[in-house]
Parts: sequence; C-alpha cells; structure tokens
Amino acid sequence: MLNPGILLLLSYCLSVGEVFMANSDTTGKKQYQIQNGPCTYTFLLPEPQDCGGPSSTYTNKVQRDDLVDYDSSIQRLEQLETIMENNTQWLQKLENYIQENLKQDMAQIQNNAVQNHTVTMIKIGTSLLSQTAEQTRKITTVEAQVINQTTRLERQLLENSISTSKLEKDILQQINEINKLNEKNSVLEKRVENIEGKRNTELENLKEEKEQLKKLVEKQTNIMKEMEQQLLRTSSDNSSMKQQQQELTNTVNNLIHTISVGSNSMMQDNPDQYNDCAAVFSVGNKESGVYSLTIPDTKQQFKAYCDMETDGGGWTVIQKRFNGLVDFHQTWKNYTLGFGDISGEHWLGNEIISKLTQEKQYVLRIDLMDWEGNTAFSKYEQFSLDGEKQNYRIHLNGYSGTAGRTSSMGQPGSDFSTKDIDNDKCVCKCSQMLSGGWWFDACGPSNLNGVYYQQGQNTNRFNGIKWYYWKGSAYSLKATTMMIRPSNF
Ligand SMILES: [Ca+2]
Repeated sequence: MLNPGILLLLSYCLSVGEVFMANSDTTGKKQYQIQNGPCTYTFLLPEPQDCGGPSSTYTNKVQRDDLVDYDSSIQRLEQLETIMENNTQWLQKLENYIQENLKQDMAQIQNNAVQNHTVTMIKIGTSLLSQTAEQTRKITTVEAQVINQTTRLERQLLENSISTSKLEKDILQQINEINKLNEKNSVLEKRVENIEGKRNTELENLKEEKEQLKKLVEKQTNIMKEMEQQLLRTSSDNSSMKQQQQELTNTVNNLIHTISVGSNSMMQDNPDQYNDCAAVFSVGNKESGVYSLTIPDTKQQFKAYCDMETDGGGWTVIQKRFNGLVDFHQTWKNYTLGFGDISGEHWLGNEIISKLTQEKQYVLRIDLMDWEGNTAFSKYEQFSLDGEKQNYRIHLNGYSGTAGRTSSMGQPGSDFSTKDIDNDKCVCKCSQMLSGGWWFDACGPSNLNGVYYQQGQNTNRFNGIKWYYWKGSAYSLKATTMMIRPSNF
C-alpha cells in the first residue's frame, strides 16, 4: 500500500544518471535524492511507526513468556515483508513512471535541443553563407580588377611592342639612308678630289701664264715709256713752236693795244680825276680799252682795261683770261700788286681793288665762256675787299645771273690765299692743290685763276678754271672777265 503523503519532485535534465542520497527530515519523513546526470529527483517517503510500544516492555514479556513473543514476532516479520514487497512494487512502478516520463521529456528535450541546434546551426550557416557570399563578391571584384589591370598591362605591352617594332623599322630605314648618303658622300668626295686636282693643275698653269703675262707687261711698259718719252720730246718741240707763235701774236696785239691805249689816253683830259672806268665813261669815253686811273685819295696812277660795252659799259676789269698766255699761279705779292698784260690776260691787283671798293659801293660782274661758245654771267650787287691785314677778305651780296642758280663764289667772308700764303678753311692748301690765288673756302665751288687748259683738254680737270654751278667741278672754261662798277652808275 502507498502512503498518500509521498511527494515527488522532479527536475528536468538533458541526460540520466544514477546517484541516490538519503536524508532525514524534521517531520519524520525520509528524503531521497536521485542524481541522474545534471538532474536530481527528490522523494519524501514515510518511515515505519512504532508498532508494539517500548522495547523494554517487549523484553520483559519475552522473559516472562517466550512463546507468546515468538508468535508476535513472526507476525511482525510477515508485516514487514509485506511492507517491503509493497515498497519494492511501488519503487518499480515509480521507476517505470519515471522512465516513461523521462523518455517523453528526453525526446522532447532532444527535439527541442535539436531544433535549437538546427536553428542556431541554420543561423550560423546563413551567416557563414552571407559572409562567404560577401567574400566571394569581394573576391570576384578583386578578380575583376586584377583581370582589368592585367588586360591593360597586356594592351600596353602590345602597344609598346608595336611601337618598338615601328621604331626598329624606322631606325633600319634611317640606317639604310645613312648608308646611301655615305656612299653618295664618298662618290662626291672622289669627284671633289678630282676637281681639286684639276684646279690645282689649272692654277699652276695660270700661274705660269701670269708670269709670262707679267713679263710681257713689263716689256710693254718699257716700250710705252720709251714711246712716251719720244712723244714728250716731239710735243715739247711743238709747244715751243706754238709758244713762239703765240708770243709773236701777243707782241702784235700788245702793239695794237698800246696804240689804242695811247689814242684813248690821249682822249683823257685829266687822269687824276678818274678812279675807275665809270668816271671815264661818264665824261664821254665810250670805247673799250686801257685807261690811266688814280688810286682814290692818292696821286698813284695805274692802268686798267675799261669795258664800255657790256651791260651799259663803265666796267673796270679786274681779271681777264681768254688765251692762257699768262701764268696765274702767282705769289701773294704779285696778286697784291697785279700781274699780266692789262690789254690781255691780267690780274689788276688786290690792293687797288680793295682801295676802290672801300671808297664806294661797287657791283661785281663775272662773264664766262665755255669751249662750245656759250656765255653766262654772275652778278653781285654789293662787292668789296678788305685790306691786306684782313687777307683781302671778300664780301658779296645780291647775287643774280645765268651762270647757275646759286653763286659759285662760295661762302662770303673767305680770305684770299696764294701758293705761298694759305688762308683757306681746308686742312690742305687749296691754292697749291688747285693752282692760282683765290678766295678759297675748303676749297669751294669756284676758282677762276686756275690752270688754263686748251680745248680738248679742258674736261676732267679739277685744277682748271672752275665755276661749279654753271659747268661743274671738272670743266675748265675758255674765257673769264671780272669787272666792277659803282652801284650808283
Ligand atoms: Ca689751308
């Protein structure tokens, strides 16, 4: 028979073990615990109560009556045995019950555990799958990048290989061209060497020819010199003849002039009253010729040629050239005093001209003739010469005329220079270079006292009778006349 006070306490566990433990409770019930793995089962079983009273009384009855005791003890044993059997049965039932419950629980627990495990495993699996998927994605992206880079590198390698091949081809072509050029150069060098050789031979031949020509030229120059000497001898003979002829004609002319001058001078009533030809003209002497005049403020007489025809007459001639018989390359003293033939070529004299032009205002007229028969004149409304201390400095103003648009007398204020006294503005000596005495500047565009060149020799002469603004610097004129007349004439 089961005691209703039995209590069963069970706790769930995953596995089953077999450990029993017993403890006494304060209520008199015995507590059993079964350890099955991590689970413990606790049972409270009732203990057998005191059935026959105290033992002291029982012993006393044995001592009194042994037979009665024996029967009672047998009964007690039988009771105990039945109790034991009940207990064992109950225990077996309990065990079965526990086992059945445990089986179901265990199955449920196992199912739950399996489900939990599967869930967790699925979660882990899904997480792992997601991670692996991400990793695979990353790997695929990395692989794609690597593939792209490798393809790029391969393309670059291909391009490089193509460019290198092109370059190699170009280099080969250039090398071929260089080789061709070298061949051409070698050919040209050979040609040049041949040409140089020919030139050298030609130069040698030319040198020989030059030497021969030099010898010929020397011979010819010697012959020319001899010819020139012979020509000079013959020309000198001719010139001497001409000079003799001209001297004869001059003497004849001089005789004729002296006769005329004598006749003219005879016409003068009082020569002391006439300082210039204008004065002579004013008293009715209207024939050109040589007249006797007096220097102003003195009684010193001089002779002058008077032109009573040109431009109204009354001109006192201060310079005349027309045949080259008089040498005009004279000294300072001769230009001061005058020289030549009054009736022919002459220079009246700087001192007389200075005295006349300082006494009153004069006009200067210059008449010119070239070798072709053309005539021209230059006229200055004001003309004067300073004294000898001022080197007979010339002053001119009021130019007009036909012998050039501008005056050929050079800069006004030029001093007079001769071959022995240099007052010009040149580093050189113009009188010595150009011949004659003149108001040279440096050396200026005119010189009417230069060398007289005959016809045919009057061109390309820079020291001849020059009037630049009419005939240029290299043309020597045929005839010149310089003459003065008072401005108030
Ligand atoms: Ca000089």
